[in-house]
Amino acid sequence: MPVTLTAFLEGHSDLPQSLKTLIAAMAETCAVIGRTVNLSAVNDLQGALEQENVQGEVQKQLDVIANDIMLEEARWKGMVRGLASEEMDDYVAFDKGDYLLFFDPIDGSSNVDVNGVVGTIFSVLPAPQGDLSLSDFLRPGREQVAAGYAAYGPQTILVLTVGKGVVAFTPDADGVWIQTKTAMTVPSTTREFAINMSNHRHWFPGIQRYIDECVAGKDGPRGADFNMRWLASMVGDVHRILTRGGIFMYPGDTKRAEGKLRLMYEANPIGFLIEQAGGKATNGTTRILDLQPTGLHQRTGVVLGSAEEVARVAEYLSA
Ligand code: P6P
Repeated sequence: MPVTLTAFLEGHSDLPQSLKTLIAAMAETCAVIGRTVNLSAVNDLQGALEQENVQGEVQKQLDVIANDIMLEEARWKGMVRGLASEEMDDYVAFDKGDYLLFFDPIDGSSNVDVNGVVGTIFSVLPAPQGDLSLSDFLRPGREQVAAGYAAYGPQTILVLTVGKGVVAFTPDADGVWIQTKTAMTVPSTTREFAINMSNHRHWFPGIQRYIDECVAGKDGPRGADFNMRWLASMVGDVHRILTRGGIFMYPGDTKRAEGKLRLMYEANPIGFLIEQAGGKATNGTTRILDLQPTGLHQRTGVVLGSAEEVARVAEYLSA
């Protein structure tokens, strides 16, 4: 008998009911976003808008549509005290709720037009009692109580952690979320790396050394051939790593020392998942979940996946 998301949550009697309700609401919201993405060509919802978001990135129609879906207050029924999105300058406060919700409504949205995998990433922090201020949002990732993503690809899959490992669910023909993974794990070693190679000339020497050794293959210092993947979709690359291992890298470099990816709604939730699956997640040298945020949209370097490889990168960057 397949385990549904509802049954999975009910089986965690130790979790607060409001968190279980929030996770169920997130799953339903991701199902709506997934259907919207799947029908975007038919409904002429693809392509870019004549506007930029707070990141300075040209917004796609789906970025805004997915963000609007996430902003529907009724979805969070008093569970969420405040929320912050990649697509909005400031946070949105609601009257009451036990949690703060961070999200990237469509990660990798430029992939939609070319039918590549995209996803929704979310992170959950406890909310303060009483008045809400920006400092309540700027808490290190180790304080997360839940995190996950929905990947919209050949399958729609919800990957989730509540601090007890990493599980995954897929909607059946009736749209019921059925558990399809019970304990996703990242092997400590890998022969597969993911990085945008076109930035090679901008990387710091430690990154250049690590990648050059991988590319040198079995005749090089690693004594083994490596494979490379790069989907230009963090959710897609991370899902592969949670499924078969690997190392994902978007490091800070001489062009952009702070890196490209965002801490609060990309690196923190993905870092929580990776650690819960037995991997490591750093900014190159420091644990992502220990970084003290200074802004909702701050960026960070990201090196995550198979623990021994992430440790090797830190060693090379510190040499
Ligand atoms: P590049 C998508 O825009 C994203 O934020 C991540 O999902 C992805 O890993 C990265 O940027 C891709 O960046 O520079 O290769 O296009």
